[in-house]
Amino acid sequence: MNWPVEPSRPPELPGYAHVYSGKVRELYAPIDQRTGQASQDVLLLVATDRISAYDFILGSEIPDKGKVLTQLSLWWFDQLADIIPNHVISTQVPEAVTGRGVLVRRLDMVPVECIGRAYLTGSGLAEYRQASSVCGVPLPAGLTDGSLLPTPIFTPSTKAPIGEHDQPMTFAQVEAQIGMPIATRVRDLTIAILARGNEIAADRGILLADTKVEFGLDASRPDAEGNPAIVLADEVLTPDSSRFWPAATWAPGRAQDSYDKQFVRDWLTSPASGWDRSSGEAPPALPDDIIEATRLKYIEAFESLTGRTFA
Ligand code: PZK
Repeated sequence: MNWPVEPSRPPELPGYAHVYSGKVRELYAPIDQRTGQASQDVLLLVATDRISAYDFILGSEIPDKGKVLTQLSLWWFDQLADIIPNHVISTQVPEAVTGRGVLVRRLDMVPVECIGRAYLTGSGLAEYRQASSVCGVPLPAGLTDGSLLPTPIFTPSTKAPIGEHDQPMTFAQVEAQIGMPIATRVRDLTIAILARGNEIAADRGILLADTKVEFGLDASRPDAEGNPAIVLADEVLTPDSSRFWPAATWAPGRAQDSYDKQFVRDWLTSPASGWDRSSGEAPPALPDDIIEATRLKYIEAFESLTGRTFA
């Protein structure tokens, strides 16, 4: 019997105030030693080893997952630096979060989930089957799970609180919420990031089906026209924010092999787990071999994409 365990609590970090818990990440603010006040312009972003599947945060953690994803995200920020500046200030962080923590500029976050899709799957596929369009973008008939789209599309969604589902938005709704100039720029930036990601991944035999990116405005860095610079935030092009597929086994018409969580999903839905997905019950803890196979998948994604060894 696998006993579910509690998800990890955010570690206490001396000199930092905990400000927010995400599903798999934690946000802190450095405390000014003079004033004792939490910083207004710097945050510490920490990627934990937590993993989610089927809309649950699992009781089991994947060792090194947070470090692998943080190192991958940092590598991508460099690959994208000629397209957009990013929020990273420094990787010099407390020892307790070395490799998984990054000091970042505090931005005014754009309140829209910016999603770009090159291939059709997931919620985009579900919407296409209902409406022959995704987020107001009409698509040709005959597309199936995993189809290459005629052209990459911007499919924004609302930012729902944890536990609620994001809702698709049309581009007109994004314009109404954040204004035409910024809406146009985040759309074009999302598509440019997706395209660069696919160019680089293609050389490694990997397809980038879709990705979610987050942008913020930095009033302290005005652009040429004096407007706040648009800055890439959060993590970028990781298996938690994107779908990476091995090109060799890509076959439209079925669910594709997921680069990261396939062992977890397969085990949870197998008789061995004893879990009924439709029961509403929390899933059980993962067996050690599933945890280790999943850890190796994250490392494989990092090493394949970057050409570096994960130390
Ligand atoms: C910010 N999140 C999501 C991430 C969590 C929650 N540079 C920034 N400036 C201001 N706000 C954010 C960021 C970033 N990145 C990101 N929420 C706010 C998030 C990680 C852990 F708990």
